[in-house]
Order: sequence, then C-alpha cells, then structure tokens
Amino acid sequence: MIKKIIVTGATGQDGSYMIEYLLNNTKHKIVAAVRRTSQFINSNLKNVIDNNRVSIVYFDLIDPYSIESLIKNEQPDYFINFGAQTFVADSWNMPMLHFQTNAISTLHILESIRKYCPQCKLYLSGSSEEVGDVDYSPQDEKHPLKPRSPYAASKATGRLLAKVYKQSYNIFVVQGILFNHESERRQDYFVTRKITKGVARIYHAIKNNEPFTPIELGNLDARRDWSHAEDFIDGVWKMLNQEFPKDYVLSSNETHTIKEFVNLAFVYADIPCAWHGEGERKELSIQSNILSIGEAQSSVLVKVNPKFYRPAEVELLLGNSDLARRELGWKPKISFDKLVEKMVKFDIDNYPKSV
Ligand code: GDR
Repeated sequence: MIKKIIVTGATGQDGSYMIEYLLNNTKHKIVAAVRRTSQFINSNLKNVIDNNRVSIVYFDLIDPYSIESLIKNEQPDYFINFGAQTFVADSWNMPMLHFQTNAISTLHILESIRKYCPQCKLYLSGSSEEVGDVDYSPQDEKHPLKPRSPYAASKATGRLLAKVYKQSYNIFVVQGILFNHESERRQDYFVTRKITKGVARIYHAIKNNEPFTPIELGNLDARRDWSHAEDFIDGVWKMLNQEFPKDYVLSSNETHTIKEFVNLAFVYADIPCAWHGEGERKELSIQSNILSIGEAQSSVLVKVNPKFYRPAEVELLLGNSDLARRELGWKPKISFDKLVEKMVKFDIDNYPKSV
C-alpha cells in the first residue's frame, strides 16, 4: 500500500538522503517539509525535486501552528523529523533557539499526532551528545542521559517527552541514538567538512603555486565515532518499521581523534606533513623535504585557535550499535578511512564550487 511520509529538514544532509532512499526503496509519496529561508531549495534536493512522488511544503519547527496544520492536513503515515538546530557549539550562544527548535517542537509534534493523526509513526533524531558526559565506553542504549551542552539538553528533553507520550497514549515513536554521521553534504561548520574543504583549498593553492592560510581548529584531541550519513538512513527506516517502537544506537563502533581525521585527510590529498609543538602551539606543517611545492610560500597547514574551544567539551564518544546490528540486521558499510577519502576527493574535485 502506498503511504505518505513527511520528511522535515529535507534540504539538510539526513533529510535529503532519506528522501532519495525512500524514492529508491519504496513506492511511498514524500512530503518534503522545508523551512522558508532566503536560500530556498539547496543543491541537496536537486536529484529529487522534479520527482512526481515528492511534494514540497513550507513549515517551521518553531511555529506550533505550522506543525499542527502540516500533520492535520497531510495525515501522514510516517513523520520523520530531521529538522533541527544541530550545531552544538552555537547552542551556548543561542540556547533558546535550540530548545525551541529541538525540544518544544517535539512536544508540538507529539501533541499534533496525538490529536489529529494517532496512527502516524514518528521518528525523532536523537544524538550521542545526549550521553556526552560519558560514564562508560562504549556507549549503548542503556547509558544514562548526561548532556553537556544546551543542544544535548534539548535532545534529551525530546527523548523524555517521547517516552511519556509513548507510555501515555501508545504513540509509535522512536528516537535513534545516532553517533556522528558525515558526508559530502555536511555543512562546513562541522569539523569534518571544515577539514576536508580546507584541505581542498590548500591542495589547489599548492598546485597553483599560491600562498594559503592554515585551517584553524579547536580541540584536536576530542574523539568521535564517525560514520557516513547514508549508512544511517537504512537504520532509521528499519527502526521505524519494527512491530513495536524501540530506540537503537547507530554507530561505527570505532573512535578517532580530530587529529587522526586531519592526518588522513592530508594523506588522501597527497600532502606529506608533520605535527610540531604542544597545546595551543600545536601546528601541522608541510614536510620540509617537499617545500619546493609552491616554494613554501606558506607551510603551516593546520593551527589551533582557542576560539573554537567549547565551554564544556564532549571528550570521547564511542558507540555500541551491536543491538541494532543483531535485532534490525543493520550495519554500516563505509569505513572511517573511506569516509575521509570520499569527502576529501569530493571537495578537491568540486573546488571551489563544492557545497
Ligand atoms: P559534534 O560535531 O559537536 O560532535 O556534533 P562537530 O563536528 O561540530 O564537533 C566534533 C568535535 O570536533 C571538535 N572541534 C571542532 N568542531 C568544530 N565544529 N569546529 C572546529 O574548528 C573544531 N575543532 C575541534 C569539537 O570540539 C568536537 O569535539 C555533531 C552534530 O551533528 C550534532 O548535531 C550531532 O547530534 C552529533 O554530531 C552526533
């Protein structure tokens, strides 16, 4: 039977991959819910915008009326909420915006489903940040909620609300615990894309014998469990199609430092380099024996800028997605190395146009 699926955050990384996945793997109709911004539709939707199974509607998570009318009018079978404020660092500067968009909106979605569309299956995007102040490693579904940022607190609040609505009204709601997931569609304020776009910029400067400025980063020692975002989409769809709602961790089950990501990114750009210094003086430079490249107009590739430190850092994330692998038959296909390679190659090949 053909169903109707609302996907919010449709122009973002996860939303756009989800729409492509649904077009390729189901016959369902998709309502792409888009926030009206000055940018309108971005290139992430270019593969799907003309498909007659996709319709675009405008809505905004911070407007409860817009959530209510979307659910009331569309009567969806599934509501997949990828819309969010997702940049952890910004959440200290705009805590209310993060709370409104990520937590209060969850309440409005749950209430609207309860009132107008109780059969709708709801997916909420949960985050490994909810367990950021970790008690043990690897982190699994049983890890207590221990947020360390306003962003993480907003996601944890959404999780508690979802639990209450599930218990009180029997609403089908799942909130995956998704560890970091990146791609060629990632915004460049997240560290991985900031690095790969920076590497592409430096690669082309070296090639053209031009000077370049270093990539400036914050905490290089933080560890994250990174996967490719496309791999998570199948896990989210499987979570939504269980008989009974249950939350799962999706993760690669590996952890790497920011520094390791940087090192690998320069390997894939074929730029030999070495680290010098400690703490805030730590720098990555081109190896002196290849300084003839660009006549060493510049040699520092990466340096630390404390302005990118966070008021409270999540130092280590390492997921345990064994339950999802066992019970949902899900597992990621793209390794850490492949993820870095794909992102670096994409940014080098598409420079300076890459999105
Ligand atoms: P994160 O992603 O906070 O884990 O949340 P991000 O890429 O922003 O940071 C990862 C780690 O890198 C360190 N870091 C820097 N981060 C940024 N953005 N810029 C820098 O220059 C920099 N230097 C070092 C950070 O301190 C941090 O430790 C992502 C988001 O997608 C969330 O929405 C999602 O919930 C989680 O992943 C899972």
